[in-house]
Amino acid sequence: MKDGFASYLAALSLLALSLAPGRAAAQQSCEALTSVKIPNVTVTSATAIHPPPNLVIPLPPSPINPAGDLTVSIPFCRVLAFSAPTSDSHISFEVWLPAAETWNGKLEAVGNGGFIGQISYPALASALAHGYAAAGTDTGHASGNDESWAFEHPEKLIDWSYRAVHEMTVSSKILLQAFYGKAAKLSYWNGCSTGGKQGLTEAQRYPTDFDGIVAGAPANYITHLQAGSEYISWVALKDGTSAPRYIPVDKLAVLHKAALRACDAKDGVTDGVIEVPKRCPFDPKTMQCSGADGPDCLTAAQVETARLIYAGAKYSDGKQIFPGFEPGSELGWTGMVAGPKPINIATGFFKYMVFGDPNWDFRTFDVDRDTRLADQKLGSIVNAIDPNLKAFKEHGGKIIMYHGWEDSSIAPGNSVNYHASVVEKMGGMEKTQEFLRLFMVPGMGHCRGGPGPNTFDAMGALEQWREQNIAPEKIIATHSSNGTVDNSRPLCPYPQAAIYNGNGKTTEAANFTCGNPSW
Ligand SMILES: [Ca+2]
Repeated sequence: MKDGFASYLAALSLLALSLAPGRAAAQQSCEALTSVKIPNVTVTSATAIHPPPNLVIPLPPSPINPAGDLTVSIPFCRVLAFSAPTSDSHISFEVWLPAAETWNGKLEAVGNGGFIGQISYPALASALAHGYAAAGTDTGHASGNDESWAFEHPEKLIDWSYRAVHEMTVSSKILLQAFYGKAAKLSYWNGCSTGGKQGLTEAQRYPTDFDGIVAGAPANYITHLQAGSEYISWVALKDGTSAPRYIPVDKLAVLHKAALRACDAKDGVTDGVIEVPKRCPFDPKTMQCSGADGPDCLTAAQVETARLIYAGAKYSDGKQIFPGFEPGSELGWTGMVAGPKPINIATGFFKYMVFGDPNWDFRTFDVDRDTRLADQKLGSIVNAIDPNLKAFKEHGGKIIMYHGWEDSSIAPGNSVNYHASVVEKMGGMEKTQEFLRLFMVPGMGHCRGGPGPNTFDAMGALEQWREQNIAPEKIIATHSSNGTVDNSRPLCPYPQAAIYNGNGKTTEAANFTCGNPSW
């Protein structure tokens, strides 16, 4: 009898075990998600939100979300959680799960900006509004755009560099599965700047996390990006705004006009935008005053500064460290070359991350020596420059990269360079374009804005590619003024560019073809 009862119990527990996966696959209520077990993860809250019809979520204003509060208009389950893979880790993340009947069956994870330790709430809300289960992380620290959090916290630096996004992604998939009773059909990444770097990091380090990645203006070569920024923003202007080398704002406008004069019409359309600045042989020397300094010309010292900014940082042997800014971007230089101090984000990188010394003096910066030091100490952690994307490609993953030609925060040549390295590693342009395409955006600044058509649906193009196998031969971008579209143009897979057909309005995309320009 006893034996019989024992075997009955054993049978029962076996039955329970065999039922367990079935039970896990059943839908769970939002509130029940707090008890989902994930290694290293604590789910702090899970709240069903029923907007009546618009719910304002109070949020502190931040560099990512200057307006603060956020309005959400569809019902969802808001999950707050954190992961602690090391004793010094505290990776906060949120997963926003739309009600099952409105869910499009997919996950969209969103990226961050700079070194900012805050969830990108507007991006989360946008993904949610489009029907995605959405996920975002603070990358493992809570801070504004400075790097002091990394001082004596090497694990937090790793969290920011690659661990936080991976932890968030793995955990989000588990929570999502518990809530809907099934896995997401597909998982996408969407980010720009640091978000672009995070996307490339995922493709390189965790190639099965995502099925598709939108990587805009990626800050993927962090050591060289920051070294280049420190160099450009200080070495050129270390003597301050009263120094001969300083280019005042009105002279930037003079320079900008001259660059346009030299290159705008060359692409066949005089529209205030240089279609492919790399094809523009503009030398600021042409603007040098022939005699005394005047309002319409640059002094010899100012010409030297301009040349340096176009050229970008180099080692003493002439090898490029980071590309320079492109002709056409001059009006945006005010952020980078304001003088007399280098920009905070680059100084903070060297101070807290490279030297680990809050008293590090930027006046000691030596671009040759300190770039090498940054590479040696941090390159393998913070950079995402591995061109080997074989595993991601084999997983069926697709990547759309984009970068504005008028970006004056991260030089667009960096994306051109990474793209070229992938082309070389992955067996040529054709094989690369089977899964990765780079769309350079004429007249766009850092991630958005600018005089050129700069609004476009990269996610839509990516999904069409991944889900219907329709590779993006072009992506239509629009420009609006006062809410009205006044210009449209195809963005083309690099190295192609939009070529005017010669007939019809130059503000209509239909009159352009992607091709290899002769100009
Ligand atoms: Ca033009």
